[in-house]
Amino acid sequence: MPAKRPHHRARSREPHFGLRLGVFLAVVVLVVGVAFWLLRPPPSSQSADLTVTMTMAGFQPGRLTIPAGQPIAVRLVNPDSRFHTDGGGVHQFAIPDLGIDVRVQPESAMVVQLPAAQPGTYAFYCDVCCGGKESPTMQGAIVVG
Ligand SMILES: [Cu+2]
Repeated sequence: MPAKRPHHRARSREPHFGLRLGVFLAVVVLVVGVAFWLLRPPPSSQSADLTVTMTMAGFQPGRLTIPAGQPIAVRLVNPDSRFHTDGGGVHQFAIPDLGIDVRVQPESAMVVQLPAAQPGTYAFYCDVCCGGKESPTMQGAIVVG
């Protein structure tokens, strides 16, 4: 009758056991890391119907046309750096008649949901930089129709 071989003990005495464990742990860390990276919340990649870029030069485009009676998602992109002395690179997107008033931090983007609106022209502005909302550079309009 053959003697029972102590498998586990023999394995743990293998000279490369520590190396294998190290490789295994490295793979686990890599897989978990990739999983977290893939599952990270996308802060600026939300889908939007329109994109408005806001800089010290103004809003681009400064005039938007959207359909009446349906909500619209607008992606606001602020490529300005925080080293701007004028407002620290922050831009505002305010549409008083639609109850919208958000600020976009420097070198970032956000998606703002415009509510369904009646046909008409709705002014928007940034009051942070460039002399405030009276400055023609930081004004625009949304034409709902
Ligand atoms: Cu501004």
